Amino acid sequence: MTASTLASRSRHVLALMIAAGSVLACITPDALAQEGRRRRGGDQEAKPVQLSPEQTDQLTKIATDRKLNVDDLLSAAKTYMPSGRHDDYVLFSSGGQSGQVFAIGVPSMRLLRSISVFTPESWQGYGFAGEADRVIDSLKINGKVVAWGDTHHPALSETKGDYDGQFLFIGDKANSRIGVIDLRDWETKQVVKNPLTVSDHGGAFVTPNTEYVIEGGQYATVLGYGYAPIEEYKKSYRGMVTLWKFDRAKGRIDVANSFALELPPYWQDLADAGKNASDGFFFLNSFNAEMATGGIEKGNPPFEAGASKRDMDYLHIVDWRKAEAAFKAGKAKMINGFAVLSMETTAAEGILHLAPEPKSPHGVDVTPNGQFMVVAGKLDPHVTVYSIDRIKAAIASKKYSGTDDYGLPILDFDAVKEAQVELGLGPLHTQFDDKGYAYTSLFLDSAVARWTLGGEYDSLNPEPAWKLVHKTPVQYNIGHLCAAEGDSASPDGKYLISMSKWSVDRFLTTGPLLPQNFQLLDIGSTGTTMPVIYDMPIGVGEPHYCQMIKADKLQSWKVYPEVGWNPHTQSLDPNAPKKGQEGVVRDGSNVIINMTAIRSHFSPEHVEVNEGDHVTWRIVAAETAQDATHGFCIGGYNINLSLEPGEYTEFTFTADKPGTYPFYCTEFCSALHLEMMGYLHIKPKGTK
Ligand code: CUK
Ligand code: CUA
Repeated sequence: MTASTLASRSRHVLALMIAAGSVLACITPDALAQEGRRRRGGDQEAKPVQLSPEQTDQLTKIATDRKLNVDDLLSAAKTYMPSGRHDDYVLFSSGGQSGQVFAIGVPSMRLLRSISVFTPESWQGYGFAGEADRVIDSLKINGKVVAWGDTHHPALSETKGDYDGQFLFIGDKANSRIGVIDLRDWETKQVVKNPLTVSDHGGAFVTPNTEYVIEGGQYATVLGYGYAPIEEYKKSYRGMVTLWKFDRAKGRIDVANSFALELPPYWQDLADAGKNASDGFFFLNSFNAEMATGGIEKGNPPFEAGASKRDMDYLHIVDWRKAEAAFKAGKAKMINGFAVLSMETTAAEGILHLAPEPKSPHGVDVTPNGQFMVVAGKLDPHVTVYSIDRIKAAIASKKYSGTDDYGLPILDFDAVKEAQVELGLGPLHTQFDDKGYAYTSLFLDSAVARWTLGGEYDSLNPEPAWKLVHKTPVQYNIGHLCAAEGDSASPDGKYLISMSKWSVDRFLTTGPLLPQNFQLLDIGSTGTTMPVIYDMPIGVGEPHYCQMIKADKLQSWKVYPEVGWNPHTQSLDPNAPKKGQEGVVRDGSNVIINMTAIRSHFSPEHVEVNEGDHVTWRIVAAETAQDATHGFCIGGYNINLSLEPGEYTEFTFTADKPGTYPFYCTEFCSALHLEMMGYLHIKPKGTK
């Protein structure tokens, strides 16, 4: 081939690429979606499957070659999603120490997305917007950027006790923070830090209409970052539970209208809000009613022995409407700038009652009708079930077995207990289905137990009430479990996730650090058994809890509503540059760059500033097609943005290191993506 034919051929290829790029740019999302449906035939009516003898032979051969039995084939059929077909449920899972949330499709168990909450992550452009990044600012604790979190409990926003698909909250155990995610664009909008405690555990949980996001504490400290020697534990250390007021219209926690309850220095554990019959209450476990202070190095019993000596700990029963009334009546005192109702107040106002609960419990879970609270004690093979009717009656008639060291009334155990059900070793957490069954994780047994509820649920299943009916082994050491909408007022049944902590031999070895194992159990279609039908390795952090929501409840945006949208304010931003307004505006050493990004160029392409300039860079992604996302990075300046269709972003930096910096698009957005770049020229001081 001669040089000239090569040149003409490459011109031809280039013309084709540009043509393809502009075709892509003008295809509407609807047209793309239609094309996708046509190709995959996803909207076709389901026809009865009829295997020809050849197909049966082929299937048999594949199964034999791959050593699959009939159960394996059934599991594959239950979980396989043909290309383009969408899952029925979305699982929002804590991302453990990754500080993120993972969204996973069920039943396919495909990872759909991660959502950064406490940990900056560059693909999402979360925390990489220069010097005045609001994300980095929101992660500061006492002036330090704490750029990770130990996420434990996600909580979907609720209306009348059912997931409404609007917001997701998640707690950071290590740093006592709550993140707020808007499920229209799946972005973290707010991180609040609890000013009372260093770490927490029982959060996030919401009240039935998301009036409050509840954050229970765990390891007692001197509230408000105070100090006291450990010898003064009983006198000075305190637990807490915080009620964060949620403003649904603003999509933010309203810190000024939030408050906490001072609690005894028992280590409060998980929490759950009452609903229906128990609406107006929430419940918290605790597991160090001994108030052990450890000190193995001084010959004292270690924490794990000292904190498990007694037979009973305390379930904390909080009447949050009474607490809210006391707070509104000005009965709170301020600790580190935060309103706290003291134990004297909570006792005097009848806000807080304790009830004995066996042996260091972990989970407390309220049944869908709100009638019962299921408490699982990790050192007791039973779950203990409390009834809200009994609790209310005991409170009304003051059926106390005494008061604790802090003057809090203790309800009589036998008066409030409904049932105890023996399930197996190490029961931790419980969820529910639509047929009157409860499901409890058994950490030590490595199993999921199915058992029958009583009361109003009697008519729903044929077995006698309060009885273990089935156990399925899981691999291995299950912590939380999660059934479809299984902690809401109307669970769906169908699927259950075992969040197995250890995977040991389930996957290829990934070095000494192994993934956790999310196992999908079929709890809907098989009658009495509930087989494991999928294993999904989670190789990013150790998740704790997850919630599974019906996918059609999510009203997620496909693109931002208008070009120039600010995701932080969820409105059109007045500073967003429009097409034709691109350029550089200088005011002394303050420089504003107005930029648009659309396939396949940034405008302007050359940006000149002087060394030492303070630069404010504004970019609009002027795209309206679904998935036409661009990125924007400047190497060496720690800047990377995700510019989703319509999104407006701003970042600032000081141009302190002169040089020639290519900036480029970090998403492969089009055939001419590599050309979507430009130069930032930072002229050294003294350059003419
Ligand atoms: S906790 Cu981890 S297994 Cu934080 Cu809900 Cu129970
Ligand atoms: Cu825009 Cu690549």
